Amino acid sequence: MDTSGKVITCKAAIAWEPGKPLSIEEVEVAPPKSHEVRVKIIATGICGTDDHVLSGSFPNVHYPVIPGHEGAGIVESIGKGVTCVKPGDKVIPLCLPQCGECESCLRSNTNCCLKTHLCAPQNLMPDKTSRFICKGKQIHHFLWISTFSEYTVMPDSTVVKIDEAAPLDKVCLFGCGFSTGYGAALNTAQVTPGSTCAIFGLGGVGLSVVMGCKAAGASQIIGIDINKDKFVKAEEVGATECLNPHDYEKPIQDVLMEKTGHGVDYAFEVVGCLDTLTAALASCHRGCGVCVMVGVPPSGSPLSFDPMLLFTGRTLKGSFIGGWKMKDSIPQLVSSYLEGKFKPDVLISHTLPFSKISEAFALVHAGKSIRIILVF
Ligand code: PAD
Ligand code: ZN
Ligand code: ZN
Repeated sequence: MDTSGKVITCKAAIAWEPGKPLSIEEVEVAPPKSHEVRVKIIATGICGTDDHVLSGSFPNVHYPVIPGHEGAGIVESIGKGVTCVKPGDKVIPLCLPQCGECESCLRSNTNCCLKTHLCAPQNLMPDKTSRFICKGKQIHHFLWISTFSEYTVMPDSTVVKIDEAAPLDKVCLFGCGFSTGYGAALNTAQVTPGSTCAIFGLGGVGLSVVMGCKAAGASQIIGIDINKDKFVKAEEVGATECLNPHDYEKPIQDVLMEKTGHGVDYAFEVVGCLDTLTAALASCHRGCGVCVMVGVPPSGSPLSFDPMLLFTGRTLKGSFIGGWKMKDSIPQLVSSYLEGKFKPDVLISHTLPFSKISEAFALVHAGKSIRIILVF
């Protein structure tokens, strides 16, 4: 049946307010307007960021909202003026736009498009209206892509065509988790061969950092997590050693200092906590260590640390979706994946039907998963 130009009714998971579990509802998804694309989502991962949305700690989210931002799907229809994709194309929605026109997009040294949610609201489409209605109420978009809906509408700056051969229930990980972690090591830190790295937080993103450090030729890769169940997978993907801070009486940064002599060359914070960010910075080599912030701390929380940590030459930098300009990079990453250059599939601990999204979040909260893929 041709659905183009028509409202589609389908299932979506809605966060009605912060602190409440998701509920699966029937939503009406309006057709795409000019420069918009409607995508049938085939698979979506659950990222730590979606959990921050449920708890209310992620910045600039308006409720009720349909979260989800690590999806892959097929274009159902396109609005006027869309030239980058056509119905039937396999695509990945981009949680960080690449509009191609703004000051950042025209620079080569940043991927922070000025249309990102941190610069401009993405709770509604660019014309300030929603394409989602549930029980007569307007529902907000998340990062413009809301992949926890079987059909979703996004601006054409936030979608990219990928190789026809790509398995969508695997390559959805390129929409956020894998690209973020792998790029944090290769693009943001630019990890060098023979170096020492410490990764705080061994979830799907942290393990992707481990993979990036390994690919860059780091010789010592130390994984740190308070859940020791994460260590098996971390060692499988390249960690040379794993530490649980709870096993030590002294702070973990002191343990790392002693272990490495002068601190690690690169430390990555991939939890989303201020304490672990300070610990990661303090674990770095005094004179030339680089600390990369990947985790998203609670919105608006002030960071405080002894400025002498920086005075001697350490660097603290942020990494936004691994530093990739997403439209340019994601299709290439997917093609490299199809050539067998890396295996993010090892991150997938569960594949479940979308209807089990609440069970999936329960597994996340119990620390029993790495990446869960939900399929429609
Ligand atoms: P996750 O929940 O799968 O993993 C977090 C891990 O941290 C878990 O294994 C926890 O056990 C572990 N942890 C919790 N507390 C501590 C602690 N005190 N010390 C050590 N480890 C601890 O999340 P994820 O891997 O999907 O995401 C991780 C963070 O990265 C999260 O804050 C998310 O919002 C952020 C993120 N950032 C970007 C970006 O562009 N920078 C993109 C995607 C995700
Ligand atoms: Zn994410
Ligand atoms: Zn831009």
